[in-house]
Amino acid sequence: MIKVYINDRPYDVVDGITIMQAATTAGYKIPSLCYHPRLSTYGGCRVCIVEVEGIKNFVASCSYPVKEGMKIHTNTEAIRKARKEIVELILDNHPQDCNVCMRNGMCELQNLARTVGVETRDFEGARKKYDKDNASPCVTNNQEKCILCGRCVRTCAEIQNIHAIDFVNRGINTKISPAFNASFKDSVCSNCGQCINVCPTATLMEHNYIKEAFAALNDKSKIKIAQIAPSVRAAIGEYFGIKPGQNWEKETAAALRKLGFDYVFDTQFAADLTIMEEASEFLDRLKNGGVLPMITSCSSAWMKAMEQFYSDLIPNVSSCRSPMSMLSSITKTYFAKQINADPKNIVNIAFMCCVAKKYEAARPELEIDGMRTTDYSLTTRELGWMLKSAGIDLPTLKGEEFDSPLGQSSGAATIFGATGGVMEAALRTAYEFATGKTLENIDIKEARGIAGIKEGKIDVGGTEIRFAVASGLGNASKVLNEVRKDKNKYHFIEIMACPGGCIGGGGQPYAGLGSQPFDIGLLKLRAQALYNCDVAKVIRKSHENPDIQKLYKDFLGKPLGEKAHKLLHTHYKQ
Ligand code: HC1
Repeated sequence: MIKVYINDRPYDVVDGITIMQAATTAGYKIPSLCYHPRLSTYGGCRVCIVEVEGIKNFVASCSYPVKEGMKIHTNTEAIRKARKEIVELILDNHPQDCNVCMRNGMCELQNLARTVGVETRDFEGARKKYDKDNASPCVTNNQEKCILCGRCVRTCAEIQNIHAIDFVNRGINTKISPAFNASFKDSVCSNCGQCINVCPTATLMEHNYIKEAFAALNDKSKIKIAQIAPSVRAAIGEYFGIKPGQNWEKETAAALRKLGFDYVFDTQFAADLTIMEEASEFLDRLKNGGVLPMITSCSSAWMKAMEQFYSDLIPNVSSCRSPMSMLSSITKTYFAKQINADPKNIVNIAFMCCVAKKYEAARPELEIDGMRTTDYSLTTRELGWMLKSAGIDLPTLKGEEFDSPLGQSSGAATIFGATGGVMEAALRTAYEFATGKTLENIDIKEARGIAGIKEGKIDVGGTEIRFAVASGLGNASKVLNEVRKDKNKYHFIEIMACPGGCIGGGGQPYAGLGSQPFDIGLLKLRAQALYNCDVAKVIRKSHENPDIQKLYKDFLGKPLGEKAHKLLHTHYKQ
């Protein structure tokens, strides 16, 4: 430890940390824009400047290390004036459209302007002009709002190892773009949306389908069906200012009915269905010498990354469609028949914590007889916006149940939303399918927790199954490179593109102005909401869901059967 003085008060701090870190431990929050605790230090915005006695110029506290006896001042008149001027300069080149901006009230730049005391915006000169990139079904890019903090670039490279975007051009023409000035649509972007989560302004946003969703809801000739992803229920309350860690599934079902949906189903029902197919596929590969390790396929951004960068592993990837796509297939076939409806009159709207599900929904190979199955996929944020816009105050609603017969789910399905949850759910069922015995301890602890890479093993009828779980595409690449070196290292791998799994999805509510995206504490709270729900359920294994059993009995036949293959499986392209 060393002694430093911050604003004339002595503090013992760890040697080698930055001034910003030292100030944080001493209870001072220094404003910043480009800094992010889980990314490399960039030091570009200069908002975090402080004065250090003996050093002539202000120093960037995010990158400057403390030294024994250092005397730091974070709040002098000179610092306050300089910080305010830095933010004013950033604002001079920023559109004056706060009141019509989708991030109004949730924008870090807007909040910072107030924090540093900007009172007027006097600049009348020219601002940068760019065409917006709206071509991708997932990520839109409005460079007029970009402040060049580079958090998106570092996230894409350092967390996701995708490197889809970078700074291009020089000087005042600098902007953030995929290579060769391409649209996001034509780039290697995986559509994970993590760049959106870290963007402090409305530069990078999900391509929103709110207008289309409202139009569908107002179309009297259509049967409107909603489904919600596991993690949506663990985070939607945050959009309404409620602290993280609570499960809002029943209130969300009620809210969706108030929005005008005719049926509210649960993606978790199809998570159980996925497990029926995926566990069967795994055991089939294991027994009959199929390609191992088998790798899960429900994370849409992982699927796009896999086709681009790991296509040699296509034979390893499960052919199962994601739960979202399985449920959409089933509503337009099995359920359409039950209600005697023409599937063409059904509009399926999926509310997902994921941005990449928009891309998945549009994939032609998921059509059934030329018919798109998921009509629109919207994020948790879009759902929050729709509800507020319709005057529906979700936290105050009386909870309601999902509709039958596609609304009941097991605890195994609930934990899909947290990293390791799909693996745990699949192993609960695979064990019992393979052995015919009851799995006594169904909490598979090695699969749990927020760590980016987890490993474990479980005995399944005398065979030791070695599994791995990775969340975040950067962590996934580490595991997959191991697989390329040694195909026998694992039998089964779960990959989720977003850090922490879907609870950390690119479409989840912004982490809040005081906290940071990929905040481990936030992810843990969201995960806990799902694990609590698992424990509270009477049925905790997918194959014990009675409505799933009925679906196979009345309609699908058996797992991996002909009908299941047509409706629940897919193929991948290089
Ligand atoms: Fe999944 Fe997810 S991908 S966990 O398989 O991130 O169920 O489809 O909805 O939560 O978005 C499931 C699917 C799902 C979450 C998302």
